[in-house]
Amino acid sequence: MKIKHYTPSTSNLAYSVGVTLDRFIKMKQDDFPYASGELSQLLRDIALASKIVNRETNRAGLSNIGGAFGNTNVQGEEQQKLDVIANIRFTRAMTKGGEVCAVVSEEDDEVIDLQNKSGKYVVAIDPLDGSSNIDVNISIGTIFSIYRRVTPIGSPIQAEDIMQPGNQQVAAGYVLYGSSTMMVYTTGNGVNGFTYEPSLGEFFLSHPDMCAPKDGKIYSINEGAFNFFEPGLKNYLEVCKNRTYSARYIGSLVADFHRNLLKGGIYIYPSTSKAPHGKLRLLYEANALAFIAEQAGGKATDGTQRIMDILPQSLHQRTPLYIGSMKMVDEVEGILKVHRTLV
Ligand code: P6P
Repeated sequence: MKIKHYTPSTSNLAYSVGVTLDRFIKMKQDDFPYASGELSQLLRDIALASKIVNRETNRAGLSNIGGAFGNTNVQGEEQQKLDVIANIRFTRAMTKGGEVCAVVSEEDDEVIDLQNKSGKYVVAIDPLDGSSNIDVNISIGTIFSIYRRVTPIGSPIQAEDIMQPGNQQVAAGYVLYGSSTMMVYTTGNGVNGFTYEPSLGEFFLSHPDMCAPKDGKIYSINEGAFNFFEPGLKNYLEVCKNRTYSARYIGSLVADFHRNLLKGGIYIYPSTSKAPHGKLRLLYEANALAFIAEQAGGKATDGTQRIMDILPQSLHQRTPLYIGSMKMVDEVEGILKVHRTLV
């Protein structure tokens, strides 16, 4: 029997569709510490839930799932219906996947024990960040951090499983529901981006080895709060304007972060006299994006210290966030330091 070796066709009649997220995760599985497939499965569970959330955000205007839910979350923020739906979708996917023992969610006051006795992982998640933008059709996102539990598998969840610093993350990522839907994640070996093809129901590798430009000319901050900024920050913004940098602020963290990651830039949500700890949450917003920023060659601090070295004191604790191109974060930190010593 003659056997012919397969040679990939070079015909343009059937172009390659590329690497799916599933295949990429499998290919990279050996990069994971404790490579045993559970983290791969967990990433697939998150990707599945994001496909469902993507479908629901895209239909929000056509169904009754837009608008406010009628409750406020632990942050005192008005919950949107899609906040609640996204929280259900991700929590359900991680429960059924079996790899996660506990979830910290922006939408739940307390830690959720998923009752997965063999679950090795803890996930901190903002199921739908920027959801107030849904009704005006502006990009929104999901942000997630993944940790290994530190107490024995199968034993009751303990605080030390949950209150881990960001430098203990084994993976982190975000989903951007924008003009296209993308999933960007890291497992500590660089950052890769996947674009969703709805007609096939698959994420395809579209942005391999994402690297943050070392410098940039875009700054993202809500200057409406300018009067409550500290002098050093006001000085930095003056420097940006004198250099005619571009001010770009969408009001959706994942969208601003993603653009700055690709083009170079800095996103700032600072401490102010009205909100000394800023607005963004350490466990399920800052830590995840900080891991990605650093893995892409960028930087993330609270204006003074590395975000991922902050030891959490409370579940929903807030932190100021300076994140993006390394030289821009370094420069604003230097200016803040000078002004703080002058006080
Ligand atoms: P402000 C959305 O509520 C969010 O958490 C981020 O996505 C966004 O960057 C920020 O808050 C917007 O907050 O105070 O500027 O409206």
